Amino acid sequence: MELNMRIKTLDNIIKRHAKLISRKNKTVSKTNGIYQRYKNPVLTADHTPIHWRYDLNSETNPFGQERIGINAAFNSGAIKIDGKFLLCARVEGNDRKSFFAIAESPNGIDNFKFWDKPCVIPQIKGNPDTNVYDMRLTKHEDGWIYGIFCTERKDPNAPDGDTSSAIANAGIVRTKDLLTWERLPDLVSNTGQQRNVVLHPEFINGQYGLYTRPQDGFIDIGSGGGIGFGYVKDITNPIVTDEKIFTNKVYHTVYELKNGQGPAPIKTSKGWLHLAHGVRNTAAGLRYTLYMFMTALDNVTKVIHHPAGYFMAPNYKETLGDVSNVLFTNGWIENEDGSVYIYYASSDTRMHVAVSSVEKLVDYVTNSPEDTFTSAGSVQTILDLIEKNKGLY
Ligand code: M1P
Repeated sequence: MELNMRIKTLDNIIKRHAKLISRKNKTVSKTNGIYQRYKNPVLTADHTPIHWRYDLNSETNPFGQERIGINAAFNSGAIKIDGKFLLCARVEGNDRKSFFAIAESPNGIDNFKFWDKPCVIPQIKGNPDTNVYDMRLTKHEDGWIYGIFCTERKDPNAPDGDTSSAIANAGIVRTKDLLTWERLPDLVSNTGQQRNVVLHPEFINGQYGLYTRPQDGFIDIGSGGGIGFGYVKDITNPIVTDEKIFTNKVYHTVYELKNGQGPAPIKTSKGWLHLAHGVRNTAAGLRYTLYMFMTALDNVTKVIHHPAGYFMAPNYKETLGDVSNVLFTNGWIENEDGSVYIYYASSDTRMHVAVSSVEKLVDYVTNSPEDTFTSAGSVQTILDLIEKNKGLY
């Protein structure tokens, strides 16, 4: 290829990327009054910087080939620092390995740009992570920003020839700036494997509080499951004690098979607002949706409101991706004006935003009917609303 052509190929790639990351987002016309979805995903694999993927030297990359492929950018922790909306994305390469990278936006709905380099997470000596994902960022009242993520390693007890059995646990890092990360020991719990572990933002009786999700196997929850809560005295020696399931999986609900805490809860005057994911089985495989509940201010494990069903499910476009029919969230941001930016991933492929407010979410959680767990009960709930609406339509 002639030099001019080579330069043009890379030049076009750079221009296309610049156009994508500066594209304006806009709201979709449909809303349920609870939250407002936006049209474009806020992060995709194509948002990752060109210099992570291309050798930009046209002498050594004459065809302008992508040297390192990125497969997806999804399941992001979220935090606002100094007026900037920051996502700690799970970026997955074509090599199947996930890693963390920070993307920054001035307004939270578009113009997300990845920082220059991915996050470098220190390794535990003698026990490196094989794969890491789904970091929840919590600004704790002790002054640190904690990141709790899933660390996955091959099961050392897997029989010869079993190349897929794995062990999931909670890895813990802390930082002040999302640039330098201090690795703390992995969580020690005696309830099996752990995924979807989230740090509560406040001390409870002088201890750290952790939302947990114990599971018997790597994929299968087994006989356990549910969202648990436990306590850690010393976060630098994180042994979880008094772990108790406070919101369980329940037959014939959207969280029948498994569930997991999303981001750390938001404190409101009425209680702690929680966003979680629930999983049910279907003939087409697992379906992941998001649901909400509220716990008491004086007891973070006492569920005081729990609307029936899902809060958000994948729309048609969102149902498609690497792991289809999945909505997953591990990040939201409460703004100074009371708006809440909900960052959610669709089908393990891309990130989206939906905007609501504390006021709207509290209204949703406290005034939506609770589950009656039967069809007849659902009909009665509708009849009650029809009765209430008499004379109004
Ligand atoms: O593939 C869907 C999700 O599966 C896992 O979540 P859970 O442990 O609740 O089943 C995680 O691997 C998550 O990253 C993924 O999005």
